[in-house]
Amino acid sequence: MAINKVTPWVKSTCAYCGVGCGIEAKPTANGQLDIRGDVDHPANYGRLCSKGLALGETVTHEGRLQYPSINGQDVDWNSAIKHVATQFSDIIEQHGKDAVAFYVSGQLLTEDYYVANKLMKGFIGSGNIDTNSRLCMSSSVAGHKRAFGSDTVPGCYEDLELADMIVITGSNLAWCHPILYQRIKAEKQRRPSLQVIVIDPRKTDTCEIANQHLALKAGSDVALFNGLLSYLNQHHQLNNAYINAHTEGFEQAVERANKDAGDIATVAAKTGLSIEQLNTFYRLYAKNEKVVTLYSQGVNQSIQGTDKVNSILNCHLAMGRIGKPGSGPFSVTGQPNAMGGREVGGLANTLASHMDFGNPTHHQLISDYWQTDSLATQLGLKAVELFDAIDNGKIKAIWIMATNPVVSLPDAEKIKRALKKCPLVVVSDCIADTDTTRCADVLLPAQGWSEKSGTVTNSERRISRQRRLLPTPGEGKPDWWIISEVAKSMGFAKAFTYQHEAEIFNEYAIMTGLDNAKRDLNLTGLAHLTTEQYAQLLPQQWPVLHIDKEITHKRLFTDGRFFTPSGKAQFIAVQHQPTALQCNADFPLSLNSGRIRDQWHTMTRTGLSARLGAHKPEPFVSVNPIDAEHYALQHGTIATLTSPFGNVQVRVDISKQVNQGQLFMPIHWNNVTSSAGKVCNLISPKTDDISGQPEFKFTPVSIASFAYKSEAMLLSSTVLDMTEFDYWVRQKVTGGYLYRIASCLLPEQLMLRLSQYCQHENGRELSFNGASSGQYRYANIEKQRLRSCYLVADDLQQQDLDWLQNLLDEPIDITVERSLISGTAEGKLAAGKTVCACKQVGRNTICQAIREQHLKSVDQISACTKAGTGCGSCVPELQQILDEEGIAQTALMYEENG
Ligand SMILES: Nc1nc2c(c(=O)[nH]1)N[C@H]1C(S)=C(S)[C@@H](COP(=O)(O)OP(=O)(O)OC[C@H]3O[C@@H](n4cnc5c(=O)[nH]c(N)nc54)[C@H](O)[C@@H]3O)O[C@H]1N2
Ligand SMILES: Nc1nc2c(c(=O)[nH]1)N[C@H]1C(S)=C(S)[C@@H](COP(=O)(O)OP(=O)(O)OC[C@H]3O[C@@H](n4cnc5c(=O)[nH]c(N)nc54)[C@H](O)[C@@H]3O)O[C@H]1N2
Ligand code: SF4
Ligand SMILES: [Mo]
Repeated sequence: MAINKVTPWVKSTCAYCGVGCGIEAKPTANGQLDIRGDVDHPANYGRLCSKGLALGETVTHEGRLQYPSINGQDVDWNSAIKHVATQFSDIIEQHGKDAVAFYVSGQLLTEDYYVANKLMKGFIGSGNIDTNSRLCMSSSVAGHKRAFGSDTVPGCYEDLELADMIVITGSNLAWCHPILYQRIKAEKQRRPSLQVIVIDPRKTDTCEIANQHLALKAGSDVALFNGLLSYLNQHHQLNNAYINAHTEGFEQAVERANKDAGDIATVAAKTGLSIEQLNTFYRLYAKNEKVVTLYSQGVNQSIQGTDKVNSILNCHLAMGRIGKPGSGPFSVTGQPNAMGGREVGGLANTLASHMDFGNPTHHQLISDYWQTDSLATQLGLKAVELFDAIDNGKIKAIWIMATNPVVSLPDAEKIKRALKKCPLVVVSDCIADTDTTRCADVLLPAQGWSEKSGTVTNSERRISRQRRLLPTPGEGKPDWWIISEVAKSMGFAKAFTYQHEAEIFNEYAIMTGLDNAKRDLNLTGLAHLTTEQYAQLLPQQWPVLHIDKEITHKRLFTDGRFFTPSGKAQFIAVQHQPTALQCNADFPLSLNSGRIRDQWHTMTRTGLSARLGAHKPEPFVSVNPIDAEHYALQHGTIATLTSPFGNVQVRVDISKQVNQGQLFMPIHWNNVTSSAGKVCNLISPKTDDISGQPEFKFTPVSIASFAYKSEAMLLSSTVLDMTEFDYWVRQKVTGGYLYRIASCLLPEQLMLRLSQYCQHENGRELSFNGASSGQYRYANIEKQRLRSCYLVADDLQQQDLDWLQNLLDEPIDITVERSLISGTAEGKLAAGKTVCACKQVGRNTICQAIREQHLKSVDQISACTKAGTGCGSCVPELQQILDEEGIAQTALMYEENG
């Protein structure tokens, strides 16, 4: 086995997305980390995106959950463990084993996940352990299993560089898997003939590299891919040799596809695309031999998610494009260890190491291996059902680990209500204040990313080590340790004696080989690592059959053999179905939801970095200009969105990126960071019948302008409770927090309320009271540092106030004082909103450079301002600014010329 070289930089894996980039980290004197990309890691070869680069800023102890507590009282670990174990045991005794549940996460390490699954399914004996991967990957898992007989991602990242055509569908790769996007972009620059097709109802930044963008009607993917299968059949483009030798069910699938979408005009009607667009796409797909179809949540998060997956797989099977260099369907995983969780059986309907419920051999193997006679025989409840069961009292104890369901599950208010009435809610997290910890009876402090040690598996089946980089504040413990202690205390001591994460990994790796490698997942080559070997483990793709040999399994299914009983892949006959709910007169617009570039999920970690907060500081809804006009919405004002499930209030972003009739909202804001920016308050809890994955991408809503009378910005070095105000949002800035507030009070009344939040015993005060203009400004300065300040007006949107973001960290000089009093940036404050987070370049600087230096390309902007020369993820935004400036200048010329 190759060994990691000794270096003062410690190698580990990025905390965020499923790309699984290798990082190198070195502690700094102030307790943070210096971070750089690991040039040896095959996922990223040294590159990192904005989130990866900012990891060092998120290891702060600010806001950490440090001690175990019961009902708000700090307790020692012994008491906490005993309490959880006793309560779980009592509830099981009184109400049966299915009255308890775990809800876990793709952000646990494989070792944590394995132990959680072993305790629930193996020893408590219930299937009730489900994971947030239900919200994320479960349609892909179900689709893979139907087609391949196993949950296998057949390809690898290198395929993206070997392909002639990449179809990116339901994925905003530029923002959500930035390093894969950059690999594709670099390849396209090297080889412009590489065709990139983006299929997404929205025009995202990913479209920057697209030869074709197909803005299909939300939810119509099955029609599109059935149309493709039908086209390939009609035009005699199929790989009949492959179909005959390696697949089953083709006839039924193509017949259904023909019926659903056999005629291109029907496909056009169902998808909202033109016949010409369809023909172009279909022709390219037929012509190019090496095709990768890469997909993510636009496919998975639908009541037809599983069918969408199979409609994609059907086309690949029909062309024999699977398990070959540069060819294959590619489900990219979201979370850092979404794959690891699937491997160890974290879903309520799977068993450990890709074994299955209902398979007597598997049950026997696991029971013998774990030496248990309680192995669960019934599938557990899937996430949405599981919280329904909490709501209706069937589940009486829930242990939530490394996920924030009060923010991320559909119909979030209901989730909160359910937890509030549940007799026992245990939450393991590393952050003290989240929407979910607010509902907990017992809080257990977990070690965070930089303190933990274990393994994760990325989208291309590559297992990488996550290594301990920093000491843990307070009494945080590894999740596997916490679970094992509870297991021991519940009477299962013999099976949970682990002293080190390496022991758990070994146990798991041995398990994957139990039936002589009859499954795709096989880690027997790693099954007997010494602690030292585990410590030095290099990134490698499974299956790993021999410890000493170089990787031989970049791709699976290379021989056309699958894990179905017949060994053949299965075509699945699918047909287009409408979304669960449809728009109507009361809820006329469809709401889509997803991610932004610089935030991760519920912001508990990226929300700690001021640099990341600057990109999109406030929750928003993107609205097409025609709808904005129809509903009388102005850009930058606030709108209330209402669905049958609840409502939210967010800023209006008028944008042609969304088509008429559609809205888009980011998923990140919650009740800790905003008054009402939590998108899941609106989301319908309807799920895919097969996978149980919710339809996060389509909920009918209405929209109306929120009439406020005053607005404010307030800077404070500490977290403040702003719940008295109608609308507020918290943004992390260097040295503190920036609050944006809107209120139904008059400006003067709002000013009086705000002044209570800025009371300091001493310090120099600056203030401006413009009663006639309704403008009020105040600042408190001590030793040339700002302690707090606010600005109030009837409308702040017309003013550029992004310069406020850096003030708590800025020595206050006369230009800053003048800016604070006048409310207008002067001198160094005039750079504008941060666009390039790495090089800290503001929008105004970029716009000015474009205008004054007559810049015509992103490369020229980079050369002139350094923007885009760090991680490169702002390059699409630079292009957008360039385009906008171009339009603005043309308009200006037009105006000047009359
Ligand atoms: N910056 C950032 N990156 C992340 C994350 C994060 O929080 N922040 N989270 C990670 C996780 S866990 C995940 S799962 C991934 C998700 O990664 P993605 O799936 O790429 O992200 P989303 O923004 O959820 O959705 C992708 C796209 O699906 C489109 N879409 C909506 N409806 C449809 C449809 O009917 N058909 C098609 N074809 N497309 C549709 C949306 O418009 C959206 O642009 O990102 C990972 N990476
Ligand atoms: N509307 C809408 N909703 C969605 C989606 C969408 O596209 N639209 N996407 C869905 C998807 S794909 C996903 S993956 C989910 C994500 O949603 P969540 O999983 O709920 O979001 P996170 O913020 O990642 O929550 C992780 C929690 O674990 C904590 N944590 C971090 N590391 C550790 C650790 O090592 N141990 C422990 N014990 N805790 C830790 C963090 O502080 C945080 O509180 O959201 C889903 N919800
Ligand atoms: S792409 Fe960015 S967020 Fe994802 S693993 Fe790599 S550095 Fe981390
Ligand atoms: Mo996800």
